[in-house]
Amino acid sequence: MKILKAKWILTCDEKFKIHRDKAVVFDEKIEEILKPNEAREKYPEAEFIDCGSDIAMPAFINTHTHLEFSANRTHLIYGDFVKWVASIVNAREELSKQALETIIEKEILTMMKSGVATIGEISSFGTEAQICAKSPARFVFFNEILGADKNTIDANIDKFSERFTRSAELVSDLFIPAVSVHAPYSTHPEITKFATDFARDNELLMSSHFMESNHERDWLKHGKGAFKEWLGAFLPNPKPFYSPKSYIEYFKGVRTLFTHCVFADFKLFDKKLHSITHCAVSNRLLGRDRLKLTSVIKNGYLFSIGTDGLSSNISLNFLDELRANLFVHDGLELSKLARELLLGATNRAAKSLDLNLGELSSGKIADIAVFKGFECDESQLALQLILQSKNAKSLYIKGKKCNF
Ligand code: MCF
Ligand code: FE
Repeated sequence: MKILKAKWILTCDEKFKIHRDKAVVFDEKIEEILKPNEAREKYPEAEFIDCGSDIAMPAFINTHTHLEFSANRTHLIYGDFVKWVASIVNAREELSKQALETIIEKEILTMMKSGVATIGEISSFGTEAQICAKSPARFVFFNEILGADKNTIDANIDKFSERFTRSAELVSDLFIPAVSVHAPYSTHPEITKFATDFARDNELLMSSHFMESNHERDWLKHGKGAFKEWLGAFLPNPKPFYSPKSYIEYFKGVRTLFTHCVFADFKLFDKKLHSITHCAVSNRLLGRDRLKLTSVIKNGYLFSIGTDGLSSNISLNFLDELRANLFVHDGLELSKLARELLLGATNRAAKSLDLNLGELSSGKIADIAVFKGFECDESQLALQLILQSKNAKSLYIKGKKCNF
């Protein structure tokens, strides 16, 4: 058992309760939050960790990364989604070969140092599975499937099944195999049907990129635009496989994280099972439009924060991503936005992934990040934490301190 005393404890519960000069008592799970003296009396055997004037909070959850593309710096074309997607289709196998074990380990460490304990990894090829499984971080490992060509449906399903089986052999409470359908413009309906049935039957989490760009909207809603031209290079007279609505229908009854949703009609989602993953930097680099985050929040849709991969970001430091969010969204009062972002990075992300963590309250798994404290008005704490922190001071995953 451990007792961690800190000046500020951000519980990240629904009410955003903040404790001052208290202590969190935890083992693998959180026991309770008490006054430090009471905690020492009640748990005399426990290790006492005095974090002085620091801030303790639930560790962050980065719900969307692509570690296999970690070697990218300047290979891909930014500014327009269809130009970017054409550039990654050409470069993706090569980039994934360049993403050596050391590069991926380094990026996992960057995330952990910034306070991240749980990572939603979208895996295109499965090359990073072992590295993720042996890392101290918790992974939800989304095996990706895609393919628009009806002649390769069986081959794509076979390749996916083989990768899924390999990832399932690595299962543990810190490595959770899951399924990703890449996107409606790249995936044949028979593949989407297979993947969603597979996830439903095996109670697996799913993820999908959805309504990311103006081109995807024009394609799915009207069958025209830059996607038609691009796909026309491979297929004669291409037609969209789905409308936005018919695509979402495949995911009925399946817990799914829909990533981007810049042009999505949120009403299509099942509020109990579906959530929105927001990648602010990626959206900026791949297009000109932004998610209506204020509307997501005001209408009570579950959302989480992702960095996306280095294929569409310049940093996997999660605090960099949170800061970018503060500058991208102007629809909410700033300190309120900061609190919502912290909830999206903890409590709401855990709910999206159906994990028993993301808040500091009794019975939750003890994933705790500690940040350097400072003097400020309590109402500004979330905001100043995002603005001033470059890295966490320490990180506990399932109650165990990580070394970095
Ligand atoms: O989230 C971003 C942008 N949207 C779509 N795909 C990707 C992103 N980052 C990496 N990707 C990968 C995706 O997983 O790019 C490939 C897929 O393997 C595109 S293949 C049409
Ligand atoms: Fe992505």
